Amino acid sequence: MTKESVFSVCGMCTVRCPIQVEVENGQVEFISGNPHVPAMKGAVCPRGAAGTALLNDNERPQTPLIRTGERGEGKWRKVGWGEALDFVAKKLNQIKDEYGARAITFSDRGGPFRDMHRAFLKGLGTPNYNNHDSSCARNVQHAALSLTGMGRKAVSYDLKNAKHVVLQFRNIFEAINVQEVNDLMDALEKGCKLTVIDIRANISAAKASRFMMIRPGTDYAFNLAVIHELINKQLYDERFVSRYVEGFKALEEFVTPYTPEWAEKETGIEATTLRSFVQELAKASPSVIWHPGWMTARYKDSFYVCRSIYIINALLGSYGAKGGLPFVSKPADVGINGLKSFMDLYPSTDEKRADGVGWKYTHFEKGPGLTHLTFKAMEEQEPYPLKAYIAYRHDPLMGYPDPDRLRQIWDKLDLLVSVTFSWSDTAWHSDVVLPLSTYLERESIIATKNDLKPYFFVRKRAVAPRYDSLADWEIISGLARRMDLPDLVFDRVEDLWNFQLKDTGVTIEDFNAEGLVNLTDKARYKNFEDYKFGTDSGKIKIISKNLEENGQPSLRPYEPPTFPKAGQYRLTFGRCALHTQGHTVNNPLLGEQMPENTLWINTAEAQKLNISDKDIVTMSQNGYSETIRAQVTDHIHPEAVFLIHGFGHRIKVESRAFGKGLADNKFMAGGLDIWDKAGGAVAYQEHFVTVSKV
Ligand SMILES: Nc1nc2c(c(=O)[nH]1)N[C@H]1C(S)=C(S)[C@@H](COP(=O)(O)OP(=O)(O)OC[C@H]3O[C@@H](n4cnc5c(=O)[nH]c(N)nc54)[C@H](O)[C@@H]3O)O[C@H]1N2
Ligand SMILES: Nc1nc2c(c(=O)[nH]1)N[C@H]1C(S)=C(S)[C@@H](COP(=O)(O)OP(=O)(O)OC[C@H]3O[C@@H](n4cnc5c(=O)[nH]c(N)nc54)[C@H](O)[C@@H]3O)O[C@H]1N2
Ligand code: SF4
Ligand SMILES: [Mo]
Repeated sequence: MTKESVFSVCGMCTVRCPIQVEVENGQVEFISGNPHVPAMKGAVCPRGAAGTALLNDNERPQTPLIRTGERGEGKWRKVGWGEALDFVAKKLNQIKDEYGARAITFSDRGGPFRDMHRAFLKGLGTPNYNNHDSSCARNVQHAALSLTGMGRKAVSYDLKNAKHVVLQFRNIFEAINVQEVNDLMDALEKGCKLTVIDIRANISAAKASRFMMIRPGTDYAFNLAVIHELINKQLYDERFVSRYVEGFKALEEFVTPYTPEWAEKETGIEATTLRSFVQELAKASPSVIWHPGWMTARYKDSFYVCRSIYIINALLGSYGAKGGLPFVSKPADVGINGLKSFMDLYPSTDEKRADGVGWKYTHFEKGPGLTHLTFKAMEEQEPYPLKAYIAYRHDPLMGYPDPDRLRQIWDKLDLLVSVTFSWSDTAWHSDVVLPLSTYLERESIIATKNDLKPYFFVRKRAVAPRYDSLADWEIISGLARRMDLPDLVFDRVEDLWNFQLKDTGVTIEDFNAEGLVNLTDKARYKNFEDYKFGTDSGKIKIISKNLEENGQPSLRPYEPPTFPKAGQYRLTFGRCALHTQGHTVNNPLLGEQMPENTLWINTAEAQKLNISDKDIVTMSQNGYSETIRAQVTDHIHPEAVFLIHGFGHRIKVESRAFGKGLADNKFMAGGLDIWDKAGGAVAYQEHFVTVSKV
């Protein structure tokens, strides 16, 4: 009997927690949090624990597949890797010859393991790399950049040392990051206050010292009144503002009309409540974290809500502070050379991005672009034809609005490839499916975590692949070999890791003891005098030239959202602790725990519609209807109905998920065109449905 313990990285969601995998006779027996990372406390979340069920799942793609019938018909030919990669490389080369490399587009799930496949695209010469973020956190990222010249991850959330944490459309105890959950629990035990502002009472609200139910879509009004109150009552951090904020006067004038009484009418939250909340914040300042949000692709003004949150953090002096938003360190900050990047092997192309980012829209970050605008470019074949699309660990048919329209758009493509470890609607609709080994069966490239205590980490293979699947680096190497990019061809993962580590002074053996390599032994906080923001002045700038030049005001006056008409409800959604987006619903363990979603509806509204708890109801939008079980509750705002996202699978290969629950994105007709012009993200919650008893 052989027994071993492998340090690795969880892949059940994009948080990528450090884990320890117990392996016995080549089988995974148990998965726990890496014990050398104190904030993990040896734990993983339910999804992390269900990784074994993913590994043993026989309803995932098991060999490369090439389509033989129509797209989506489900007729496949099983092929070997040689044939599959030859097929894809040949098609890509043909498209490149006929339309230029720019006709090749690619989107992925983001995260720390992107360097090699981005290098592959750069090597080919296409600018059209995208990630999923226009469906997730683009608004927060752009909000951070527009004020500080630094991305959202330039600061960390020092939850462990916080005295007051505010969650606004951020459900930290169900939309999980294990270390954040543990840190916040520790802080709460030490007396940290937790305020939750949400349209429904979620699990985080159940642990909060203050819960405010807000009228859906009016968060900006609330936040403007908070800024008003902080300034008007001189509760802000004068020292921070005078040293690090430019444009304070303009802000002060701008918020003059936005009194707590004014906001009460918009949001439904009483002015007195807002006032006492702001007092509490000022008392805890600067150890306050008003979380700027994560899934913020919700409304047409979500970018401005995120900006207002960052402004509030600045007024409270939280930036840089212990227990607030301290700056992270990069390897270079602690005197260590960073990983050698595959991206640096190739020159940048001067081709314009198809989505317009970087030339038509200069207020958006070029790197990941905006996927929905790339789809738009595919639809119109403007500014130039897009002919190949590789969905790399990405399921846009579940994650973007209006999947029927997206399928039509993809009709314009000569090649659609999915690289995935589970079935998905997108994989099912593809021309070629390249099965990725699950995270327990594959290595990943080494990655860096910039943090208070920065570190390098790596995913090691815990067990051999069960099926004929490959790791990312093997797939990219295989394509690179066939497409004349010899620098990206590796036969052994060790050679690839050594390439990355070349200048760092770290060796791959250094990862053996703890699974990661800490670059300092102690969390580093910057001194107040040494803060430096990424703008030209090194300060936070309330007025953003870049925004204004793109026709977007820095300080946007409040406009109420479109509200539901009589008989309609705003369709809202979020996560639960048991599932990750759309890709765990068919997991045998997690699917059993939670097989379907339900429709939350407010008790008084349900009564009007003669709906009781657990009744089957019909939800409709624009002539499209499906049925679902109602969850009647007082704990949701009467204007909204709510669903857990990710259900409603309709492909038979996923027998456990098939036909259970419904998919929110099918009730978002025209949704690819509804987006936040200042922040870039799709506005998913600007859609309305009707509900009736079956
Ligand atoms: N209507 C609506 N749309 C949404 C959302 C919503 O709540 N409602 N949420 C939005 C948000 S926040 C996001 S992030 C996107 C997510 O959208 P996606 O990024 O598309 O979602 P995932 O299901 O995480 O992953 C996509 C595919 O990658 C495959 N995969 C392969 N390997 C891996 C791996 O190593 N790790 C992971 N995690 N997946 C792998 C999965 O099997 C899955 O099929 O959707 C967005 N779209
Ligand atoms: N268990 C689990 N954890 C996850 C994920 C997962 O799929 N499962 N996904 C990961 C990913 S990709 C992401 S992006 C994050 C998402 O993390 P979060 O953004 O925290 O998660 P959500 O549940 O999408 O949304 C949070 C809350 O927003 C509320 N909300 C909706 N509309 C409004 C509104 O108008 N105003 C206010 N104030 N609140 C509103 C919802 O009711 C919900 O409680 O979670 C990550 N962690
Ligand atoms: S939060 Fe859970 S699913 Fe996500 S990486 Fe961590 S343990 Fe895995
Ligand atoms: Mo996300």
